[in-house]
Amino acid sequence: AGRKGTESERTFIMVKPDGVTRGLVGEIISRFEKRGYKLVAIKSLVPSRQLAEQHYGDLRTRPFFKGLVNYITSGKAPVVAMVWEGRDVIRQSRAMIGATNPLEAVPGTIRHAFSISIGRNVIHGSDSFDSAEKEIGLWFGKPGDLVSWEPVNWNWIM
Ligand code: RTP
Repeated sequence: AGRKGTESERTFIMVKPDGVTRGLVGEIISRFEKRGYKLVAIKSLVPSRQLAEQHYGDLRTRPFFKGLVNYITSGKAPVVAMVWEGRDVIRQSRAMIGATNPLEAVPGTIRHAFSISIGRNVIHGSDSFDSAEKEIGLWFGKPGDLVSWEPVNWNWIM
């Protein structure tokens, strides 16, 4: 996930099928861009069952696991998988996303603004450096999947 605690820290963000269906992809990308984060990978796909189960592997024993995997892989809409880069991006993106249960999310967060259902909470973001590493590798594991770039005059913003 880049280097922890540096400008190159990276996290995995996914707009879930409910977010895609509802036309929230642009809004979500916009929030990360405007905050100052840098998009280094993006793709739209219907994840395979294997990918979804690996992604949510830690939740395998939870009662909602099967429903969650079914939903993510249903193909009713794709997910939009992304990698965002920048200072403290793992922790900051969790704050921007808000609590897992949108009814507990703080106003101003993505989940508060756009959801009232824990099973349809619009977006996923890695919850630690270790899960960011794992998830980025899982979704963007091929050489060239991540594009590092420096906008002209980026430094004066940071
Ligand atoms: P995420 O991984 O998607 O960012 O969500 P999270 O860390 O905030 O929450 P986590 O506990 O890892 O759960 C992953 C996703 O499973 C769904 N969920 N459903 N029906 C339920 O009680 C329930 N609990 C969790 C949510 O969509 C959650 O984002």
